[in-house]
Amino acid sequence: MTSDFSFTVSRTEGAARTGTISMPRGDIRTPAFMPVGTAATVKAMYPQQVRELGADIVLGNVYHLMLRPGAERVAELGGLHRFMNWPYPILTDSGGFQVMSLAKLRKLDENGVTFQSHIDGSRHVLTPERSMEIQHLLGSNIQMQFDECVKLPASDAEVERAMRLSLRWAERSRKAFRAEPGRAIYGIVQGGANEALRIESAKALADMDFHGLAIGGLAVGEPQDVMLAMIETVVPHLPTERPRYLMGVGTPDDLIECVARGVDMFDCVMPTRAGRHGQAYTSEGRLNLRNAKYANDPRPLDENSPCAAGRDYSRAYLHHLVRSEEILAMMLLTWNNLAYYQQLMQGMRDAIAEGRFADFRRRSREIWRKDAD
Ligand code: PRF
Repeated sequence: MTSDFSFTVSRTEGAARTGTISMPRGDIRTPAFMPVGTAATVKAMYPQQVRELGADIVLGNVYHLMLRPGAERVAELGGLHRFMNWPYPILTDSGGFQVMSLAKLRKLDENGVTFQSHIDGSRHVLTPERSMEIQHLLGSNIQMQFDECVKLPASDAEVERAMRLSLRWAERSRKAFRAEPGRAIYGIVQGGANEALRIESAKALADMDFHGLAIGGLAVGEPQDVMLAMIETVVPHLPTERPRYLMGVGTPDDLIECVARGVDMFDCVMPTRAGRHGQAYTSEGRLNLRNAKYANDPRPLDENSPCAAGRDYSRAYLHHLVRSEEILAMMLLTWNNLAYYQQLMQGMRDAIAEGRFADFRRRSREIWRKDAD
């Protein structure tokens, strides 16, 4: 493994932990939330704003970038960091998950997936080797193995087939990964809601030479208690000295409960996508600004907000912008929501560091257990 990737846990409380991943492009404070920058942009945000809110790393997607503008083009233009003006760490997802949810006419076999672009119908092939090559061309700092994620509920046979295929693809991904300065690769645990399959997957991946391990195949249709039970099953089989990344999760309550179970990294479209649909995360819970009850409400969105979007604009104004489909509605709500998420992560990091995470968790749950709107 390259030696310029390191992970230090500075404090634990129960299974929760806080620490730092160090990479040449910067440190990642954990537990970390990675804003999603699918198409080389965290939608409706300037990179500088994303940074100022406290993001140490953002996520990019092989699937979208290979289709448009193309990985070779990004490489010719100097790589994804320069292309999108984000000089800090970038993690890229390997593509299989997005192919399965977005592409047309998909065909999966041992070699990989063949699919048609959702943009122009053109035909493409993704294999573990091509995914690693694309992530390399993009200049990704944390590459993800190529895997297959099945939606739940699914039969044990189907989950087992995909888990074993993902293990074989893990080996191929690891082999195709080019260990260079500033590059790391994570494996991805699969196994659906089946404890034995999850444990087998985690153990096999822990024995391969990955810099970190992700938990995939969750938040794909199962209830939260099943997801949390699977995390409790998997975490004891992951090496304590490597970061653990739960892919595509989640709500503020999910983040708190998963940190409590030992997860170090997250990504999710929730704060950004919700912001583009008129939803705001606030210290009072989630508010739907489209709701008529805000039409005359002069109060700021969230007077406790760490960001100006929450403090300096009234709910009535935001309601108006949302109803008028103004671009500024998306900009302000996305900004507010990412600020909320990053503040939540900082709150958890501080609480763990100061030995009061149990109390933080209890108080946060009171907000997120009740649905605000
Ligand atoms: N695999 C990959 N990316 C993902 C997932 C997965 O299982 C998920 C599941 N929540 C989100 N993103 N490669």
